[in-house]
Amino acid sequence: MREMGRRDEPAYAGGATFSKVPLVLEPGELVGHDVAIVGAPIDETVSNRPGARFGPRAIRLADVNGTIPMSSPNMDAGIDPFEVLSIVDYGDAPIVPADPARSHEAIRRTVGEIVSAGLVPVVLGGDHSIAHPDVGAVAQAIRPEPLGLIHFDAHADDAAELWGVTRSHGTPMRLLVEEGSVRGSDVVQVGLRGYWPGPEEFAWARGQWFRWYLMQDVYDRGIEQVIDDVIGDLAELRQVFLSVDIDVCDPAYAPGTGTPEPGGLQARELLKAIRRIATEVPIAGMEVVEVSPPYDHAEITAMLAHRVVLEALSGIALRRLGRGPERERHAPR
Ligand SMILES: [Mn+2]
Repeated sequence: MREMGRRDEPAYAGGATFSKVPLVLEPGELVGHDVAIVGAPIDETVSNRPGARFGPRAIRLADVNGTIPMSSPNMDAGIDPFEVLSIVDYGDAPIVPADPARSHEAIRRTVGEIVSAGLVPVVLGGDHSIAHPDVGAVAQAIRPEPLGLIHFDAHADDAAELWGVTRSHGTPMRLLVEEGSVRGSDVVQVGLRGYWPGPEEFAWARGQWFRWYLMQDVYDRGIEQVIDDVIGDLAELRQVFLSVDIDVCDPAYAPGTGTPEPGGLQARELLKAIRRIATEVPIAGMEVVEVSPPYDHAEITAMLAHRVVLEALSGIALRRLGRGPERERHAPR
């Protein structure tokens, strides 16, 4: 019998689940698996260029090197995340076109189903407004345990409003703190740069005890030292959400995004940072957002987002095995 989600079929043929993992659509069938990929295809809440609603589909299909039938070992980590972890694709949240409020409700409910079943949700955006339901659903599920938030982004996304709109991709971090889903002191941001937000937002973030590492800190000190600090900042927490806005990378590596900002991370810096964090920090949930395929070229951005997820899965797998980040790497002679 043919079925969706066969790891031994070519990447370009058959079903379009994330890296050919099995498709699961019933909450009851999630139980027993480790990780669920889920799409949140909305972009009604952007302040500039749209298109991120096409992100989940593009990221799922961006496994351009093809799925390797028997094994896909991470060359640096020395393990195959698909062997260590039981990973399924939970389809897309049943969003409602042109109704961001109902779409957010659907995303919150869908992510909640995944966490309630004991899996780590990996949400493919969608614009960054989905951080509100994504992180909120995980926080709700683990309460009263506090949830940390590591946020890679060019922008802080902590405005009170944009043009008077509070449900926006520029506001989720403030919404999460104000509603009590996350404490400001448990938020760490990496890669901020450019010309937004401004003094009001930074003053608010400072008042909430946010920590942040500007892109300038990465230039000055190097990504490894910054990630050392990020991991140290949240060392007390047992549950951390990892939010990756693809615009944290330089537009050279992520042109397909709504609000690109020159001067960002290199792809290799982000990939290494994500694997390290997923290996050393207990990840309770993750999202990769703001991939906008209409602005992409040669699938550069979608491929990067796909690999961001693979590095996170590899890190989670290493952590499950109780291994360090590079114990098994294939080092050159
Ligand atoms: Mn963002």
